[in-house]
Amino acid sequence: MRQHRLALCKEHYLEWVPEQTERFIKKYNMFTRNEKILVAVSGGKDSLSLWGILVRLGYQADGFYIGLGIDEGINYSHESQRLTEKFANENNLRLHIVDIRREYGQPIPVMAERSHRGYGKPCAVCGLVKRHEMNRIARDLGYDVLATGHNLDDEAAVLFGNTLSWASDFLLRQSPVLPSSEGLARKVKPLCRFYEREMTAYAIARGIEYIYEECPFAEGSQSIYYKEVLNQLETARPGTKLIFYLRFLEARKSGELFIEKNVEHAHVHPCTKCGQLTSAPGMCSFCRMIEKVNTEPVDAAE
Ligand code: Q46
Ligand code: ZN
Repeated sequence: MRQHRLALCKEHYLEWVPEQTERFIKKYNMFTRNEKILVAVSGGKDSLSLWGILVRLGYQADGFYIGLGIDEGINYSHESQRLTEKFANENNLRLHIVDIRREYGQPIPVMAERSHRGYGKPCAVCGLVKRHEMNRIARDLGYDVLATGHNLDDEAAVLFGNTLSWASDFLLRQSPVLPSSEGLARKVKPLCRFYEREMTAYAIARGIEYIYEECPFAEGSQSIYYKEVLNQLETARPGTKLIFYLRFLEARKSGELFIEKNVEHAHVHPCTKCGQLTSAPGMCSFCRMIEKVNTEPVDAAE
């Protein structure tokens, strides 16, 4: 892992990921061992790994799967549900399932078509339904926290998109923890600091059987494009994604984001040599640089 300057064998890697997860849970005050956690599981590597990690760490975590009714010739929903149920059974975990067609009469693609939302793609409707159902189930079944498997690549891509359009409302709401409000459960993302490939490695090393395919409607989406762009940056400079995200969290926390900072005039004074304003004590940086240049011993060869 170049970005962490760390290399681990399989056994240590399988310990390292849960240890780090526990560290992030504590650092961001996500939840305690007395709270009931509902993990939104999709059958993918991130959410299944997250569920397994939380249980391993001794948290009370149940799963929640939403049957979206997406087929598109690859049996996507059916297969992801099968793998989610298999994971729950093998690990003796409690899984709640909501089938959207059974609950509301139509699967997601039909709902999208009939409601004319989202320019030919069902994602807008799907997102709306998923958010609504997660909140509903968490509230009705008395869970304190809702956990999702978003990883660093997901978060960095969202951040990138929101930064490109300076969507300040969204930027101010993007966080590893969203406190509960007006009947909505607290939302947490315990994996938000793991690279996508770190989670893939974890799921494989742990032997988790997950759905490899992305939802067929994800193809060509903006978030996938942003992930590709960020991966190019990451290849050229390892650690870019992590720094991009972490520096954002710091700026957000410190309140620096979008608050016009008053230029600090308090401790500015004229430079003792040139008279231009400076915050450095005594001479300004320019004069100090010039002075240094002129007092450095000149190389004999010159
Ligand atoms: S929103 Fe769109 Fe996803 Fe729903 S329809 Fe598929 S791609 S699953 S994250
Ligand atoms: Zn409603």
